[in-house]
Amino acid sequence: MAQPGVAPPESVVQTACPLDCPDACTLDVTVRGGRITKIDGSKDNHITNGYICAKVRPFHERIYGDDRLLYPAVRTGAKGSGKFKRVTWDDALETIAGKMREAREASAPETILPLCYGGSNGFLTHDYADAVLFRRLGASRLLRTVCAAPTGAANMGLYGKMASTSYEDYPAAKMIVIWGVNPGVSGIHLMPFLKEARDNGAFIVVIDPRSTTVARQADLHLAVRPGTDLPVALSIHRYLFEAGHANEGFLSEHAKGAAALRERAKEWTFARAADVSGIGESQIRQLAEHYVKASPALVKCGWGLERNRNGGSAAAAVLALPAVAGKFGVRGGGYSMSNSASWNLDRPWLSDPEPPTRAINMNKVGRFLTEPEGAPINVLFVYNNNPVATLPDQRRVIRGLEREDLFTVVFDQVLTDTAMYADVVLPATTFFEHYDFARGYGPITLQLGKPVIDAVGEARPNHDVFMDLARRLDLAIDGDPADELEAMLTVLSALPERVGDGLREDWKAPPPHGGRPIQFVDVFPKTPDRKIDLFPEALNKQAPKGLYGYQPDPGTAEFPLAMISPASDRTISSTLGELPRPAVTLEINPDDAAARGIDEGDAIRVWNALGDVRVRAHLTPLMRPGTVAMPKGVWRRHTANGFTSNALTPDTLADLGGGACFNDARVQVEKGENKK
Ligand SMILES: Nc1nc2c(c(=O)[nH]1)N[C@H]1C(S)=C(S)[C@@H](COP(=O)(O)OP(=O)(O)OC[C@H]3O[C@@H](n4cnc5c(=O)[nH]c(N)nc54)[C@H](O)[C@@H]3O)O[C@H]1N2
Ligand SMILES: Nc1nc2c(c(=O)[nH]1)N[C@H]1C(S)=C(S)[C@@H](COP(=O)(O)OP(=O)(O)OC[C@H]3O[C@@H](n4cnc5c(=O)[nH]c(N)nc54)[C@H](O)[C@@H]3O)O[C@H]1N2
Ligand code: SF4
Ligand SMILES: [Mo]
Repeated sequence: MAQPGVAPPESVVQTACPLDCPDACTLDVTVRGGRITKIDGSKDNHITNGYICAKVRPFHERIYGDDRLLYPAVRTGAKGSGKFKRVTWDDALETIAGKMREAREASAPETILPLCYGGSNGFLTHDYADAVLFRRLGASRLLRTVCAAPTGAANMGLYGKMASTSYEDYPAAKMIVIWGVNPGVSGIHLMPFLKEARDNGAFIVVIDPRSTTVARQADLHLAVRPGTDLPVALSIHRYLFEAGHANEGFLSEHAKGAAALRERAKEWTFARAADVSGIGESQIRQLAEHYVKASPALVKCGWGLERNRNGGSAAAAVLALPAVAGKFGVRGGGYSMSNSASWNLDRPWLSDPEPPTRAINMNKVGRFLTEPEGAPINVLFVYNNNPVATLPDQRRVIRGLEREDLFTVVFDQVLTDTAMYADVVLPATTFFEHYDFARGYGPITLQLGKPVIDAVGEARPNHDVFMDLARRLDLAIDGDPADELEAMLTVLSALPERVGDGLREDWKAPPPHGGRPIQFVDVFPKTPDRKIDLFPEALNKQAPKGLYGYQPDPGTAEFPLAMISPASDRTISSTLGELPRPAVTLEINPDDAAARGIDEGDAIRVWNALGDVRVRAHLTPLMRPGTVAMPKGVWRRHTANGFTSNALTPDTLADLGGGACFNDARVQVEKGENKK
């Protein structure tokens, strides 16, 4: 115990951020008397470079905040009422195990669905003990499609997820095309490298319906209509092929499928693509002409362009550009997207195979809960996920969670909008209270995060809870890591020796190719024949109109505005959404507002056939006319009627990978009272 009047000693401890963010920062955490008093970026990591985002800096407000879950609890009021009573871990886990036993004894383990996604990207917090439990149980499988499914399918199909150009090599580029990504918000440590590139004279192009920070700094900004990137990319391919700028030598040596791509691109003249995407023909031409000439030329493909019906083909067409134009083989050239597969680690520590049970697309969870196909879901186990805030068609998700016959477990750090509907709530540790492995998906980094404080309240790490349940259900076997520490050590020894040693010695692993691979010099496609497949048959079969087949927006007079819901600087998806924030607004172009008699700050109603959201209007010329934006990840408490952007997003699927169509929301807006 500290003596009265004597300040407890202070220490600065290092750990790593495993949140769903490309940057994977190294953190310097100040701890005094067992409590975190300050969180900052470390200088030891050249990407973090001594600063972090404004979201994680106040993370201790989550750890010690009013919304933190401190002990297990069971529901005492109606679903959604938020009334719970404290119980012991033993009682809570016995209740859950009892429900799972019932399902197993009725030979219906598929009535159990684990619902998990982006709360943490760490190796220990998902796809380890949780997978052990649910795979051995034979529960329904979850297709994790809310994010990166279309871009991932495209990257896998064309390149087998080849490692891509890392942040450090952007400054070598003479041209950078930033396509559907907003690094000023969603991966802030890329920004200094982009600035360096610009200072070196690189020509920067941004393709985004909004004038984001990067768009305002760019040499050329193509403010496309959401969902129309495919025609734009195909028109560039058409130009490359027809004007003799395709690198035929490279294509014949390293690629197949070029003829099919050329055929699909044929109809997309610059004029047609410009007409469909609502931008100037000369803008696309300028982009294409620059791209032909520039070397090294880099295409950075983000996730904003994938969240619509054409998202998969759009990503594939964008990723095909460096192949057709011959932009590989130089530092700072090629393409850059998720680097999560660049370590070539396939979770060797997880030996249980996936059972052949039914797979449920997570974009359809609301629909599945309300209109089941086959056996209904009776036990829903939510962790690393906040479906009420982050899944499409919020009202349907809520109706599903309100089902009286559904037993819902929510295992989280705070009382989320979803936890309000739980039958049993379990408190989880944060990454400041447990071990984890943080792998960057922008830069190629891998670090070991360690607990810097004791668990708060009775919170427990994911591994311990899932192993505990496995034991209760007689599913644990010899060799399963008993607790989180053993799991961490098991992962360390299952990793390639160089990687494991690096993590043991200084918490950081030495990345392959020094973290700066040059595509087609150091790394090659991981497709079976090591060639680029510009027209993978599997993708062609999946897409409703075939690969690169454009699905037009039918449009309606009733809901004429395209609503997008991009990442904001306040939350990581919905994480940290419990903290106070400025009023949520709908960003709208002044012309669209004027046409509706709406002024800055007016209370408005935004609606479509799925529901309505009541917020205030923010008029900004940075929005493209005809497009409006409401941030992703907002909590229900932050809007006037308790519904958020996802109350307006459809649960339809993208052309590839079963991906989400958040940005296919079409809405109308009117002035209106902001009342519940
Ligand atoms: N601060 C913060 N950082 C985050 C996150 C967060 O929530 N907050 N989330 C993390 C996660 S989970 C992810 S997946 C990444 C996402 O990172 P990003 O790829 O940046 O994804 P978004 O913010 O969805 O969209 C990026 C941009 O695409 C634009 N856009 C929308 N529709 C289209 C379209 O049809 N075409 C084109 N060309 N552009 C379009 C949007 O206006 C937006 O500026 O960020 C990660 N980083
Ligand atoms: N409208 C709209 N919605 C979107 C998107 C969009 O563009 N528009 N983007 C989508 C994208 S890109 C993504 S990635 C998804 C993400 O959506 P989600 O998967 O819901 O991700 P988060 O909201 O970040 O985190 C979910 C919860 O995990 C909890 N958590 C964190 N760490 C742990 C842990 O160690 N253990 C346990 N048990 N819980 C933990 C957090 O407290 C948080 O409440 O949202 C999607 N939703
Ligand atoms: S969320 Fe991203 S920018 Fe913020 S601390 Fe974590 S890794 Fe760094
Ligand atoms: Mo995401």
